[in-house]
Amino acid sequence: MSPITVSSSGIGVAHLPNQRHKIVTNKGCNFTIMVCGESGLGKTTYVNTLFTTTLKDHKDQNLRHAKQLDRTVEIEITKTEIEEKMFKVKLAIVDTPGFGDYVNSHNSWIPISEFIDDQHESFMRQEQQPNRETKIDMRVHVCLYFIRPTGHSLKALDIEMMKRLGSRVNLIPVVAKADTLTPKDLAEFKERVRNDIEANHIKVYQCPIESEDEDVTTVNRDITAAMPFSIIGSLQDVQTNDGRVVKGRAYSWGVAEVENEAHCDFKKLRHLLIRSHMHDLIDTTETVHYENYRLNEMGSRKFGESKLLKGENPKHREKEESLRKEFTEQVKKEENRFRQWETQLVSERDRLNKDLEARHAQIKALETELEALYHRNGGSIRR
Ligand SMILES: Nc1nc2c(ncn2[C@@H]2O[C@H](COP(=O)(O)OP(=O)(O)OP(=O)(O)O)[C@@H](O)[C@H]2O)c(=O)[nH]1
Ligand SMILES: [Mg+2]
Repeated sequence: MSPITVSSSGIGVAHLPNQRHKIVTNKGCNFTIMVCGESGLGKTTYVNTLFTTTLKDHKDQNLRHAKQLDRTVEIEITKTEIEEKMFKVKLAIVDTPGFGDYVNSHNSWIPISEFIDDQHESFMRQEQQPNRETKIDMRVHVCLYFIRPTGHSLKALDIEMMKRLGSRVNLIPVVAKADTLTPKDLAEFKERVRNDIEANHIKVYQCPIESEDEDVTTVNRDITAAMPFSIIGSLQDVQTNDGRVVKGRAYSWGVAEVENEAHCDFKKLRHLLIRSHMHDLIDTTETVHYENYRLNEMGSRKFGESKLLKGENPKHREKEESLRKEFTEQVKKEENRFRQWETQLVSERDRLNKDLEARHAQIKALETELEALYHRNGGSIRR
């Protein structure tokens, strides 16, 4: 197989090895990005910004951006198709409701990890069906985790969430609202986040770096060094001091530009997602995360058996199983007891029947005897 090369333009799948090429051209491929993190960090804004800056000429652009920036209250999926050089990618972005500092927020990861698991589950079920041609695949290939730009260490909630997510999906941490920190504070914060991730053994997505093409290796190294990616999200067109009109956020000191690499890593992250590493994200989802899910699930239940229902405790299923066994045994025991009793009854009936026959015979004999006596006495005995 020829090596995968990455260019600075075009969608990543255009550079797949030949064999893979064919599969992709015929069917197109699915690519699903998920965003999650605390409420109000700009996740929905980012989704909109990504669409606006990536799909400039898309026809339902306006429709898509009718989405309001009120608090997202449920998981929302926006789908579109991107096509470049004949390669079709069905892009889906999963926007999730942010969580807050309220008491039960430590359970915030549940709906998100359930969504990820449900997509694996649905795909696995389809693979077990006889007709496997038309599978619907919504497996999440990458999860962007938004971190509040506090300047301090990661919060306990972020650590817990990221730990749980990192074990089931390609996790990419991003620093939200990069325009609220000075470049120096931002660099320090990113370093702190990197250290926290390492110290807490959080599994984050590692881009493959080495390539046969030295330029590609340099780009990959540059991208990797930028993690956690800082983000500025905005749908506003604003004018810079030097007269350019850009997507950005205007301040009295100037404009924070979305697509300016000196201001944030929006461009690098977009390059990674829909150009250089799309193929690797799809591949690792298939070979690592989906495979982990499949093996895990297959180890704990029989082929074709349904998944535990949401919130169902595996202990309860065990208990139910043992109760069912106990019940079946009890029924068997009772059945045996009943059969024994039945046999006893039948033999008792036989015994009584025999007894009855014997008594009949006795009566018969007595009657004959009586008859004989009657005749002997000249018929004087009255019957
Ligand atoms: N300064 C700054 N503000 C931003 C940025 N991105 C979004 N905002 C603002 O932050 C507020 C919340 O943005 P949303 O995109 O709704 O945040 P969210 O993460 O989707 O929030 P939930 O849906 O509640 O989880 C809005 O007022 C945005 O204009 C950014 O990069 N910088
Ligand atoms: Mg939102």
